[in-house]
Amino acid sequence: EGSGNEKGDLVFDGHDEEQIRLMNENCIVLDWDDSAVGAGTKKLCHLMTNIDQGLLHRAFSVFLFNAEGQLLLQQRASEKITFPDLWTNTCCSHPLCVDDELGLSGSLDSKVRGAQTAAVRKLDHELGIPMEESRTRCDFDFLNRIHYKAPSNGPWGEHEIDYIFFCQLQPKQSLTVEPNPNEVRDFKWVNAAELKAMFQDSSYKFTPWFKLICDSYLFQWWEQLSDLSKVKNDSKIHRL
Ligand code: DMA
Ligand code: MN
Repeated sequence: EGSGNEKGDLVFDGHDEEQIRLMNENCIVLDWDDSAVGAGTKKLCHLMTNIDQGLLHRAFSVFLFNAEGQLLLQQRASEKITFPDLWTNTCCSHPLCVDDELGLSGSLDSKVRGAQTAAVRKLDHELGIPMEESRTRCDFDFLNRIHYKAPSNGPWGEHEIDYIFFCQLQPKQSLTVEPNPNEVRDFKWVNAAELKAMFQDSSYKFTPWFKLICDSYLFQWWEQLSDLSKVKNDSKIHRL
């Protein structure tokens, strides 16, 4: 079994067994233009020694809003190897090197659909939102792609082209939310003013990508939640 070797690996010392196992997932390795150039394990893609040599992979970030326009935030579990215990947007992860997440044709549209398939999978895995519910009760809008790099704790970090999705629940719809404690420590629905107040409160710590997206885009997009037509489907890669 894959995790057998990995457990002896020093970079995994003291870490959670399930999270070590997930480090075997195959992320999509990219060139600067977001073309897939190969596969790389989640472990290899998140080591700063590789990132500093330019290793880049594909990711997605979901911002899920209820019909009242409140955003679902999560606090990452202490078990997470990268960015543990930090507050962040609803759900983030990586499309994997599998047919329905790769975006096989290479067009932006097929890559967006691949990232969305991964988002539905991870909303279920992290937050216990059944795939059938997110598929049928939410509208997924692709906003843009953000290229960023950020160190985490120890040898770890991120370097991604991140597909940003806004998901909004249709009126009178709700979702089952039953977080997986190995992934998510806490969660909270907030309006924009409440999120701004959390930023002023030093007891809340946030992930670097969430802060970047908030500083550059989130609040202006949030104001347009009822009609995202002016801002969605941006084909430019924004380098932050
Ligand atoms: C990685 O998220 C993706 C972004 C946009 C930072 P993550 O560390 O939560 O991934 P996973 O849930 O797969 O561990
Ligand atoms: Mn990543």
